[in-house]
Amino acid sequence: MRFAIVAPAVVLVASTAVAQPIAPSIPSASRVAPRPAPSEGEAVPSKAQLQWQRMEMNAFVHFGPNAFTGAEWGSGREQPTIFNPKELDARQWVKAFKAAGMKGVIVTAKHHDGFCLWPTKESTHTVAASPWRGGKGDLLRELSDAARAEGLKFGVYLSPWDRNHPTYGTPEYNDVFVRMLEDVLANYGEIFEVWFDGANGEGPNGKRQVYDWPRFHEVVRRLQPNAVIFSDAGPGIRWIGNERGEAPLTNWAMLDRDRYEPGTGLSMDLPEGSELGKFYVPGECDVSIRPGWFWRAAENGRVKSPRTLLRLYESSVGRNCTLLLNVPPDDRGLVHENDVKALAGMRALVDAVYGTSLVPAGAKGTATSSRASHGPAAVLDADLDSYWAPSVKQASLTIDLGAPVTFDRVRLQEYVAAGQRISLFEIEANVGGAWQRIATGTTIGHTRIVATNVTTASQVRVRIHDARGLPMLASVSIHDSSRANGVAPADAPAH
Ligand code: FUL
Repeated sequence: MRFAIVAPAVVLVASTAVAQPIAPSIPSASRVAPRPAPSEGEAVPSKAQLQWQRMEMNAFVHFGPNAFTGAEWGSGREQPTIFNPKELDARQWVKAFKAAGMKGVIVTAKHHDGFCLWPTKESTHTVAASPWRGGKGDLLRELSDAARAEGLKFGVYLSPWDRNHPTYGTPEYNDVFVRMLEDVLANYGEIFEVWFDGANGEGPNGKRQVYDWPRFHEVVRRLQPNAVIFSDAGPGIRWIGNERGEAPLTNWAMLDRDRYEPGTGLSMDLPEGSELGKFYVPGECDVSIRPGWFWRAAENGRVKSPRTLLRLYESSVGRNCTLLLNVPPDDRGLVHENDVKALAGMRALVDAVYGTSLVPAGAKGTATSSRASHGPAAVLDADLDSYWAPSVKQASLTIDLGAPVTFDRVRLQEYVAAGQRISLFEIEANVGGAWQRIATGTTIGHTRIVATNVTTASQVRVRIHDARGLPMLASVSIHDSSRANGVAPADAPAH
């Protein structure tokens, strides 16, 4: 239930996700339109946003009465007695997420049906009215404890839209929602992300609610000052505009939030962000491992395969987003075996391709320009806080691999702590003594994975053609996607 986003038609010179013939030529420096220099107020990430970007992948958990009815959007009229996950084991969920390489978990504390997974006094439609754990259960407690025990961060999804609550559609409901938020944010330890669903439909009395967003945000800031707030246009994290796990090739972390009016769909720059945006609001790709957001038996055979999940990793994490992968537990209260296998398989593939760079240890970097203490060697260490920084916007960095290496992916990472800056780049390879262009692209951001044709080269060069300010590159690595072949468990579902 979100507004439609029409993708902007203008696409700059950019590489494509899969290996393709070389993109159109790069404009010469003189043809590059002048860009405003980043002002003193350049948008930079908060500490929490930066940490969040470095998490890369988190689990989303849609769970509630829908797991027992097969509905995607519960009506709010379900009997709470249907919620009875007899084998529920939050530790099993978290272990499966951890095995996939996820760093955090976000659960639907309350979805549109209004059912609360914790025993709040603000509603009668909660776990307390269910037979689960004899009405004494608290899923937020169990999951937050399990996450902490396994070293994952804990986050909550809350739908302001409530199809059950009798006050929905009246000013009183905003008070109810605030008290629910206070419950959730005050009692379960540190929360890393609060996910507000932007959907706004009718409640039981046929009315829509005018949400008091400033107040909702104030509660989060007061009770969880280190949490990042997701909603369609931020303030902390923005929606990438689709639920397919696919970010656009050009993806700025900045946004003109002041041009956005919630619910009106006026902002056209949610997917790509805005090069000159005044607010740092990085994108998040939410997508389900199954066709639906909630578990249903009929979809046990339609779990995305490790290969598909690897592609989603590339089209989300590899395009300056964090991947929020939904893995809905089943009616037993367990992550289904097929999902567990797919997650482990995904991790095996991501590790096989991206776990190590094919740039050999001891490889040397040279650059056309470098500021003091920010030489090209910084892109080859594992430290994202060390970076190569030329003293001009147009500069190139060459990595000498020593001997020919075969690869078809190049991963670039900007030092975004100082702001996202690069807007046009090119990658070249020295193949048998001749330099060839193998890719071009626009933005990089925290992470950009660029697909190239299969290339065997002894040197790789990154040329920066344009940037909003002086570029800062923290990492360059090369990878070979064929290393994924034969790695996924044979019994993973085929999809
Ligand atoms: C949407 C909801 O309507 C879906 O049910 C799901 O929760 C998705 C993540 O967000 O707005």
